[in-house]
Amino acid sequence: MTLPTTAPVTLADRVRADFPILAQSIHGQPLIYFDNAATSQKPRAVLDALTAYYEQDNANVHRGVHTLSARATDAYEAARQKVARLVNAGRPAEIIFTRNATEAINLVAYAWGLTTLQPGDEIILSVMEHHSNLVPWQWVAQRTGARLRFIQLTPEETLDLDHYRSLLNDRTRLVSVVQVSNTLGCINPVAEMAALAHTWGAKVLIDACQSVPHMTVNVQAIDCDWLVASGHKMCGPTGAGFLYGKAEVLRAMPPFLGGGEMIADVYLESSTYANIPQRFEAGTPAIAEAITLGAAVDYLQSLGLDAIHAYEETLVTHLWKRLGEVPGIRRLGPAAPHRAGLVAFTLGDVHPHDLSTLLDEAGIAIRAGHHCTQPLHRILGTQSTARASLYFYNTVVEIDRFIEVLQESVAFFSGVFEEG
Ligand code: C6P
Repeated sequence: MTLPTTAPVTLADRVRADFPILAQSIHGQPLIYFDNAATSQKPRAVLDALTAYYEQDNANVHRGVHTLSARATDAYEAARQKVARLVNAGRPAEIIFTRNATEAINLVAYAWGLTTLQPGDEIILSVMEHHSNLVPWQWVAQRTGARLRFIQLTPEETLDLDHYRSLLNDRTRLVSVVQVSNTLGCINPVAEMAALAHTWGAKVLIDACQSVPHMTVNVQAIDCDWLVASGHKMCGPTGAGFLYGKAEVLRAMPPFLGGGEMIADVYLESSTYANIPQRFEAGTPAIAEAITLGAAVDYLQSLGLDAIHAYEETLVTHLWKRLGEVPGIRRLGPAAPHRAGLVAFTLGDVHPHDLSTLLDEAGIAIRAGHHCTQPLHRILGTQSTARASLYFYNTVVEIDRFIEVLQESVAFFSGVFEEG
């Protein structure tokens, strides 16, 4: 007698129904959402938290003594605690709410970089940085006379650690690197890199935009001075991201923006400033968004970041293997499983925008373009790539359907190219 076999229940099986947007059809086909590195979808619990805040608690924070203001303030500060726990910050005051990771990096560039760096000081970045972790430092370098140095790639298209070691010296003041590349999908050894930087007395900023949503990130284990992430990539709303900073590092920084809430005392000619975190949250913050980000953190932690990472590793291993079966494909970055759940690729002479349009016809959303890593694309010898980026609600069945449509696209485009 053969026993009936049943496929094991996956994380996606358990959570899929939590995401109302995924139930729809696009061009008559079930939506396959593979653009999660750009922004993730939101579960019902997060959507409900946003509505509940506006229906029940809406008021400004840290200002009124009335009940609604107290409730809004409590919920806002509770969200800060949740984010602090998520990344294992030593205390909630080490979390500054920002609009997104981009704003968080700019905050450090303006408040610390412009006021601290001197001509001849060196800032180490890598060639795989997102424009958000390049452009602010270009400005800082131009205005202070500091010099930018860039960690190159290994032949396997990962970060070259030997080259990194060779760049460190007693002029290095900052190492600012991405933990997970949004284009190569490589996972950089940021704790090891931070330890090396600290032996030279340099500060360390980690761009954790593509890691915090997908794996356990522990700021004390990394021992970074700052770490940034965006809420909208981790099941939260747009408009809320965060900067983690070590308390002593944040306390030593002057404010970035001036206005209400960030002050202690204001006189006509001068002012004194509030303690952290308020010193860096001038004006009315994105209250509803921060509270809703707290709900997203609750949701992710209910699933477990380690479980999310493990599931995504099985998905990306399948995706990497299946992509390898497509003729003419070039996959960027290191081979699975030692990579994050995204793969950028080129397909012969086919323009990624054309490919993306064809996939969209089949209900499949991917990203095409330079993914805000133009210098990296130049180094890789291409202007743009197509990118499939996964999250824990995606499935092997979706990957197989994606490959099927990709194979059909290859056949379509080879016909187009043959006809000239
Ligand atoms: N990458 C992508 O499709 P913001 O825009 O501030 O939320 O995130 C900026 C950012 C910074 N660092 C990394 C590694 C990122 O991936 C991103 C956002 C998106 O890859 C949009 S370009």
